[in-house]
Amino acid sequence: MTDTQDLAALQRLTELDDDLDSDALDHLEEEAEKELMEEMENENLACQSPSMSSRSDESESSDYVFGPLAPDDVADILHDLREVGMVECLRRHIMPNPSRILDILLSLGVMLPRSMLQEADEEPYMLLPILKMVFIRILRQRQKLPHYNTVDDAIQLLRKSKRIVVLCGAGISVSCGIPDFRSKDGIYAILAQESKYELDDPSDMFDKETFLRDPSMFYSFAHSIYPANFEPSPTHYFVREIEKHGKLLRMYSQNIDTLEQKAGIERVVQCHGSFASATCTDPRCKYQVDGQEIRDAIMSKRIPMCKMCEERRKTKAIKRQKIDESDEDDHGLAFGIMKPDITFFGEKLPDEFEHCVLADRDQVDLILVMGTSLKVAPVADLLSHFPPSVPTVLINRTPITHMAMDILLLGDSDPIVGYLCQQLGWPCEHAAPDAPTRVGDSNVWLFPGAETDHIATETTITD
Ligand code: CNA
Repeated sequence: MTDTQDLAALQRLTELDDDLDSDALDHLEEEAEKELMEEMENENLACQSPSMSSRSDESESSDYVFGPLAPDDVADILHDLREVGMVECLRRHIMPNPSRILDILLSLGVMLPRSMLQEADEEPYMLLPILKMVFIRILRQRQKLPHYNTVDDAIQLLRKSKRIVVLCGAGISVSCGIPDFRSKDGIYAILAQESKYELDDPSDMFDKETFLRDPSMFYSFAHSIYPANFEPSPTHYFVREIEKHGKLLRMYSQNIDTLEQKAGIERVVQCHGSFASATCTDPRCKYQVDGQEIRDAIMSKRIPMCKMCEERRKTKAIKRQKIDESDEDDHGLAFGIMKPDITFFGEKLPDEFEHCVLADRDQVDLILVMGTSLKVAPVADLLSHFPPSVPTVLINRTPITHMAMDILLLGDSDPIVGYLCQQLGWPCEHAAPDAPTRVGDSNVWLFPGAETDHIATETTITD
């Protein structure tokens, strides 16, 4: 490979934000399985029909023979995946020989449609997003660490840990008056109830394509989520307290409300951007302004236009009068729309996210997940990129069941951090509630506000 190819390959390996999601992988596997079933049926028919039986030895179903790699090689790759992380594992095993991607996939039992196998012969890197998704699935099967189970364990962890990663979501701002997405009274429920927007799915309100087709819909709604006069919650100040104690490695926030900054937290990555700035949607313009400049438009439900594009348009109009210029170049430039720099579905995350994940991977000694359903990738997969030996504590109103947490402190985050601070002797803006209730002998602890509907059947109960 040339140096440029090398660099491009490296970049593709390190991008955590690939286009393929778990559902798309399921879909590919279903397609491949269908093809295989059809082939097997044909084979059966062929065996029964003497005129066609000569074909059977050269059956194309040999494409599906699994296991081109020796079991030791596969074990070696999986060992590296878990111990050094996905990016380093890909660097070690794929960079020197990209055509190995297909071998690894087949050896892991992944079935792919025939058309894809043929294309991959010529361009092995096209299978990279699939391999990454498969690796993420493997990493998601994190095993609960058996020795962390109690609230006291959580307090000890907070006391002794020095490089804490906090991964938070909309739940930590709910007590500030900003609804989250997926709670019973969250934004998706509000959108579904109001049904005044023509949306197939409420999440389409935050879909880039939908926005570009009809920005007026987003702007008739955006005022209700604009972080105008909100104040940080005690949970935000708890994270600030962790930072003041010199223990905050990084806060990864999925929130767009900028309350982290208002609380004075410095080591924060705004994974999904924020309303703090806005950019013109015309890719040839990309004029960026301070978020304050579009505030009035948002609050009065108007579409904020791009000044630069309007300026250009005016200049062109004048020129046209003078020299009867062709209209061609106006296309797309004429109506530049300003869009807040929040990451919509279908948009790439800020580069800072990937850089920080790679930098933090080998340092983190405790992960606190707070106020998030962990349903939005790639942030939801953050835990998969950190070593499985790092203890993980969940503080959330509802349990997370698709990823093993070591200790689950369920309830509203403000009273929970109030309790933790009291035990740690740290200041807190929220009064400490009574001691929590333990669910049986499990690692699940209930604080005020806990939504316990699924607990008996779904949460991780220790042996
Ligand atoms: P989500 O999917 O709506 O999940 C929120 C989680 O918080 C749920 O599991 C709730 O059980 C939990 N929760 C609700 N209230 C509390 C509380 N008081 N204490 C503790 N837990 C609580 O939202 P996620 O953050 O997981 O999803 C990521 C989306 C949401 C990102 O793209 C954000 O941009 C987006 N979002 C952000 C904001 C904001 O900036 N404040 C508001 C709404 C949505």
